[in-house]
Amino acid sequence: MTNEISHLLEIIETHRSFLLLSHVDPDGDAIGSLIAFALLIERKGKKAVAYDQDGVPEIYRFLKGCDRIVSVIPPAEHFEVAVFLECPDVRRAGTACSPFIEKIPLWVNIDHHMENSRFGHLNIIDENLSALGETLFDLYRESKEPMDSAVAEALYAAIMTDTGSFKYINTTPRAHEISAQLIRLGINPYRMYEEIFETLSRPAALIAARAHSTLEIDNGISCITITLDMFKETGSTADDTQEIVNLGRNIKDVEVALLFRETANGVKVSLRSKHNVNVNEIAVKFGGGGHLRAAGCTIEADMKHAKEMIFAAVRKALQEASGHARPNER
Ligand SMILES: [Mn+2]
Repeated sequence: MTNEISHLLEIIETHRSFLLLSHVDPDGDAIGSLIAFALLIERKGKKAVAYDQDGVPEIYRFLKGCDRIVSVIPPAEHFEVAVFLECPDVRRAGTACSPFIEKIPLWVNIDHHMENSRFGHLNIIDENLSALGETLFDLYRESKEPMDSAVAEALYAAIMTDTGSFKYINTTPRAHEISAQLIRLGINPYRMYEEIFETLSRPAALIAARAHSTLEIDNGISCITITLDMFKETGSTADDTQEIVNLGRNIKDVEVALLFRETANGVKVSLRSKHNVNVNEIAVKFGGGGHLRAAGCTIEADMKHAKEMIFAAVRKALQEASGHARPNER
């Protein structure tokens, strides 16, 4: 890993203009990593455009550096290096950036997703990290650039959101150690928590209430459904639904929590598991991906058929897992 970080620093030193990209439907790790990377490049006196096709979700707009992130790449710009953050493959950055990235000669791919296709000229992939924010932390440390409060906030937000506020199975000693260092730099943990987890908008609260009322529980699987009508009725958007799957996950004896969200182009599925089921494997089967215990995919079918396909795959995985589970896995 240190070699790869050195290689990346060498690329930063020897090039002048960088396009930083993250995935559609960005989370706190995507946004925090974009901000931290952009600030590092700027500190080196070089040009960075940080881009996310879907822009910055409302709950992350308090982050100091977030105004650097654009959702449209200035058409006249050209870049020497493309840096993909949190994109398991190029398509995850969305289609709007394709004409730009095709012209960029050098691609850097930095990620912690399990199914990353290593599409870059330089690939820095570590699936054991709690969040990509950890790699950005290492990059700052190796570069000897000081972390100011904007960087510290961005990295803390990255780690806090990807670990579900230090609760999920990916919460490692190192995630805590890095966070402790960021707190020493002046981060206020409660303020960060409040901004990200305790600021549900009225539409977000209303769609959560509607969605939760659809809850079904069946043999270790919970299922919540969100329809296009619910968005209309509550005035909410997809951004407002990110936490909804957690109710299903929090239920005793549920191993896999599913959230089905109707979109104009099919059904988006979020999968969460607790102990035994590799939901990444299930999501990959349907063209998606993610992590061992949190993954997602989009199925081009109606709700009924999407549910049938996913439930069949989850039941099979549960059956296999119960055959292989060892006592220490619980
Ligand atoms: Mn992440």
